[in-house]
Amino acid sequence: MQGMKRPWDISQQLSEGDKMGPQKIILNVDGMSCGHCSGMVQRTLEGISGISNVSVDLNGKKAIFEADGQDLIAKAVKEINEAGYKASEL
Ligand SMILES: [Cu+2]
Repeated sequence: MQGMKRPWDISQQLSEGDKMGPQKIILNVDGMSCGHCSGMVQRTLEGISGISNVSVDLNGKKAIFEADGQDLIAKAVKEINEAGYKASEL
């Protein structure tokens, strides 16, 4: 048994989880008035690589998604604004 490599390494798993784990983001999105708007915001976010599991809450004026990096939050806000809506961080 001694000298045998463990099949998995806890510390490596933890550091990978820190680095690779997508972060759940919620943005306020103003200016959406119908399903077309929320669909537009949805497609805008889905078009950004590194962003996944997008859902847009039209009535709650929110966009919820997972982002692979902190810099994607600013990018998401910028692209939503360029699409004609008003995004802001909670
Ligand atoms: Cu609309």
